[in-house]
Amino acid sequence: MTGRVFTHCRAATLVEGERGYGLVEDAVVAVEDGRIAWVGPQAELPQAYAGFEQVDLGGALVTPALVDCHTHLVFGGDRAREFALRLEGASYEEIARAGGGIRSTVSATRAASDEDLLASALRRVDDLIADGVAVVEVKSGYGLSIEHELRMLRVARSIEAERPVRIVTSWLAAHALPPEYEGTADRYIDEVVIPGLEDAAAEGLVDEVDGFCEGIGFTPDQIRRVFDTARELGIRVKLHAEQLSDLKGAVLAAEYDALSVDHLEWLAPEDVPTLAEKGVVAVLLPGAFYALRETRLPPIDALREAGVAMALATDCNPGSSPLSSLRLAMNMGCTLFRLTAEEALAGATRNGAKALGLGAEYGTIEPGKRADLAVWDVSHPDYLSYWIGGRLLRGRITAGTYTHA
Ligand code: DI6
Ligand code: FE
Repeated sequence: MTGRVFTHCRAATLVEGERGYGLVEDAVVAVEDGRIAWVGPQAELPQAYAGFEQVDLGGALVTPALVDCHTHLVFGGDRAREFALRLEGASYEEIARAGGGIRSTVSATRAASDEDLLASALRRVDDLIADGVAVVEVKSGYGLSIEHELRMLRVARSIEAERPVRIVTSWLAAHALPPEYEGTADRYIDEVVIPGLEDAAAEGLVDEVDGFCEGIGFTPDQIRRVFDTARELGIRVKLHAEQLSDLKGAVLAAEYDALSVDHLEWLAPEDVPTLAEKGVVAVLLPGAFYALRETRLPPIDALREAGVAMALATDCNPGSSPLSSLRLAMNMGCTLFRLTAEEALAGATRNGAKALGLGAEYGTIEPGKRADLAVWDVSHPDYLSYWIGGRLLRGRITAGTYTHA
């Protein structure tokens, strides 16, 4: 038995249904075999934990480790030049249609070695870890051939061996049309997206299946065919939906029992009840909203009123969201999308975990879940969404073991 108690802390447990972050003052978190065994006030600590090794956290705030449930952080090159062009007036869609945008990242990704892809991904993963993140979703979608999509996911998986993070992979071959399939999107779905998904699943490389349902991406009918294959393989789906237009992607994804629908600036309020009924998480990505200077907000009030779980993520990618700080995404979620600070932290913990189907393992401080926690040098959880930048993380607890940040 390997037991440990973390004492002298304030614990924001984020337990669902509790108000005020589920905050416990003068808290103790007891861990055993890498799992949370007990959390509560010091005065109520059960005798059973009296003999455990004690680690004094000196009054720090403890939260669940953060979960970044939507990233594209494995890619080659960068798009700083495109950023400059957009400042001169070109739109994201114009650049994409002119062969820049996602396609330029596809060329750079195909040209990069596995080692280079991993090295650049690790830099971004390290940024996330410095913000208390312990679970990162990573999508394919910049390879756009079977060989290169599989390679991206192998690189993504290999991050786990290098850093203390859990990686969740998503098959996003239906992200953009590669130049060799220009004008033949259906053929691309038949020849690359579907057979590649079958290969990736056989190799154990895919946890979830995603798509980009958009005018510059794929039609609802094309996404439906990819989701049919996912269903046959028993893999859960999610969708980039209603980012730039309303193609009814969210409702389509809900029909396939999606874990989440992501972006949602153009989601019609009348489609919100369907998400609530099906328990689909709404993943909000304020980094892309900010970087693209969008003005149309996701229907936050309708989502909140319907009781749809809202998650926040970085969407870390070289084009529409060059962002590797989940705390900044939380700040933007509050300032741009008018979430409360509590909704922002729940979005980066409990609801992020739910969006990845990992709600039973991560996202709250509750007995039975993994003892993966973030220890902060701040007095109150509001601070995590309030302060922009800086190093607020004091340390991380990974499977019950403390490491100084
Ligand atoms: N939506 C996004 O915001 C990213 N992909 C997507 O489907 C953008 C990816 C890129 O511009 O490279
Ligand atoms: Fe994305």
